Amino acid sequence: MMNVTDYVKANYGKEIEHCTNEELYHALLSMTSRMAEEKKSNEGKKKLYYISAEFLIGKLLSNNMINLGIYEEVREELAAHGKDICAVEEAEPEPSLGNGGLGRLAACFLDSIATLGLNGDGIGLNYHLGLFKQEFENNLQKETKNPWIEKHSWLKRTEISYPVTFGNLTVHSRLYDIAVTGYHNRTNQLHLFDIETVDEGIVTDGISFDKEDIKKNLTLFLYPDDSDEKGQLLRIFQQYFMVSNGARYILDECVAKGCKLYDLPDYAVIQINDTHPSMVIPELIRLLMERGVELDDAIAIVSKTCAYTNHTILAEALEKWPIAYLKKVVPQLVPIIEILDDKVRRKFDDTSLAIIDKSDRVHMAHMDIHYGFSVNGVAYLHTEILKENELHGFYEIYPEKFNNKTNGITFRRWLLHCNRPLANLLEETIGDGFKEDAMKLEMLEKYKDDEAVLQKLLDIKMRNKKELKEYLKRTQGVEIDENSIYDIQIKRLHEYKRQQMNALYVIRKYLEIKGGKLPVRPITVIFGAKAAPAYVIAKDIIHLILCLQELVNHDPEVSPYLKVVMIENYNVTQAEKLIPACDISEQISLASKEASGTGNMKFMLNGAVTLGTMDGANVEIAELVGKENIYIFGESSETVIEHYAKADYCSRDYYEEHEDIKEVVDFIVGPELMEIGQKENLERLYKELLNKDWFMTLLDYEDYVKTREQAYSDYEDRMAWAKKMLVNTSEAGYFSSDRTIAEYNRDIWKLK
Ligand code: GPV
Repeated sequence: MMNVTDYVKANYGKEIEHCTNEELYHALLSMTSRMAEEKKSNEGKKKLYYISAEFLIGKLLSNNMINLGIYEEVREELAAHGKDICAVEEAEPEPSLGNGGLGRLAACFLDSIATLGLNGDGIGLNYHLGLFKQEFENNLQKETKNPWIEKHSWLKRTEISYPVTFGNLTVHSRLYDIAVTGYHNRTNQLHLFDIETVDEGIVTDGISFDKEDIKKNLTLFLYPDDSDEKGQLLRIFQQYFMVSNGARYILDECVAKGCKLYDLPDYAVIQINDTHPSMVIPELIRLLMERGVELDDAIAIVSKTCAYTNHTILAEALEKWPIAYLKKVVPQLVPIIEILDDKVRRKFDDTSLAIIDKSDRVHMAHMDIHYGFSVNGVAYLHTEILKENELHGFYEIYPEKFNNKTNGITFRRWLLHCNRPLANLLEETIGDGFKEDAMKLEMLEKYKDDEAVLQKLLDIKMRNKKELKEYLKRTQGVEIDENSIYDIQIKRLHEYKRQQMNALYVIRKYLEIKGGKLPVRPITVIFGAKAAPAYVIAKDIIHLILCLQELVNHDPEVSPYLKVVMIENYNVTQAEKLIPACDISEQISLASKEASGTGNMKFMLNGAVTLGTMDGANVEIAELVGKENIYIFGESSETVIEHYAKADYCSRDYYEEHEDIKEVVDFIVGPELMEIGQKENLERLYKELLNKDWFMTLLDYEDYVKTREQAYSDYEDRMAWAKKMLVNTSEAGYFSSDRTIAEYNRDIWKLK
């Protein structure tokens, strides 16, 4: 391998010390890309295609250098010339190709697929302006574009292009590839389709643009605002563009390997990541028929090739496209979908299993379940709820298709890269076997009464907290106290995740401090969350948090004991700084609603203790660490499901019967916040909590407060707390995405 010194000498004609961080970033980008290229492999008969509308890959430089095994060398070489690798990393823009958990999961999976040496690529879209960039203005979220593609980037333009037809419009695609290098292993590809006529110039005023100008807007944004019909049509255009390109790519690649179309299931397995790519099923059937396969054979072939992952039980997130919209955008698929529906109706009397419902909407998940060979949930509890409740009718007819694959995270990014000091301590104590086999983290357990190791864990946490403090001072202009408890909730803003409950707790603390009751130790409550641009209540909750931040931090009586920080434009890069510094991880969704969660796993791995409900993968975390090492509160998923079935939850009763609840809820529209915030937003949120509270905030509020106080008081016994941290890290091995991917391969993909 060529070293950095020689590379910059040859290319820029100067020494490392005279290069800018941007120049060094570009040098390393070229060098690592070349190394990855040399490891490229595509052998093996069968291949996995992971199709997803989102791949939230984060910055790639460090990750790639770690996986190529050159990170330390390069860091030292730069340091010898007075350059800091962290500063070089800052020159890299973060691609914002995902919302949250689902997109980040896809990225962790690509890393593990390559690491396990499996032949598997990702297929998605190359959104030029990403999701959106969040800015705060007058304590409100404002959305702007988030461009990330530079002249030199990880994207490699290929020669591959397909004509894609929508009714009487035909566009031409262009494929770009990003190399995905596994840890000490092969290089796979992330295939991102794009359109060359896209025009970033049509975006005016934040993220507004002409939603009908498909040739110019098709790959501008991930999830363009779909609160109106034009927005929904654009999403269908995007989804079809993704799957039509993907399907042709897959067929071409298999045929080139000698595959006869009837043998497709021996050459390809397609994992459909939630329902956004579901149209791949009718599109593949259509393409097979175009190539001469009979309808029934085409259906049988596709049904043996496609597998579906469900990521939610929230009804509003399960896609149901009006057939009229599909007729407008993809008329060629409609007759196929009608045939698929007709076959289902002939076979099963239960009309709730149909693909097209009585309001002429196409249930994408139903199509996946009937015409795919596997259906999986993403955590034990989630899969059980799918089988027993949400998809019960399907489970009865296809029990053999249902399986669980508890989510995981890549430890390369979420430990080795983001928390070097902890990784080093682990190496010193248990050796470096955990890097290849995450279950070896369990070896740490034998140090749980070793005060020297426990003290080191506390020291590392302190060091990470100081680093976060400096980062927040530099980037957000806030000053926090490293001796305070860092209590963090970072995830998309959604009512079911209940950031509002955390905000009510902040109000409680504020009032206590004002009343003279001071906490033993100061508390720093950190939030990070983007709200969907058209999700009104979610934006009101952000407004509440930002108003609380202003009120609390500017009150000299309160701010020495309590701080509120709302991170602007929360993303993967910021998560990498927040998670290693966290003391308490807030995982407080209403039980039954969070399919899995993956942030919960990242925090646990980095020695934070979870404060959470028995929801998603929290259930499995609780089982692994034991009840002394996690703070669980709130009603169970059974009770919650029963409340929904009986429709007997009434938030106003809780408000009226509990003086302390009334006090904090009323505070939202009280004089202190009204002076800072907008009347309209605060009143709307207040009424929502009182009259609706669909996700039962007030049901769990009191238990939440009690449990949080317990955690804070336990925190004061520092050695006992360090032991909880140690147990959390040592039990986290199960949540390695290497384990998850090994299970997908064993049960679903069956690649060699
Ligand atoms: I559906 N998820 C997401 O991020 N976006 C979506 O559109 C849908 C689901 C998330 C779930 O909410 C998490 O609980 C889960 O951990 C994650 O997907 C990955 O499975």
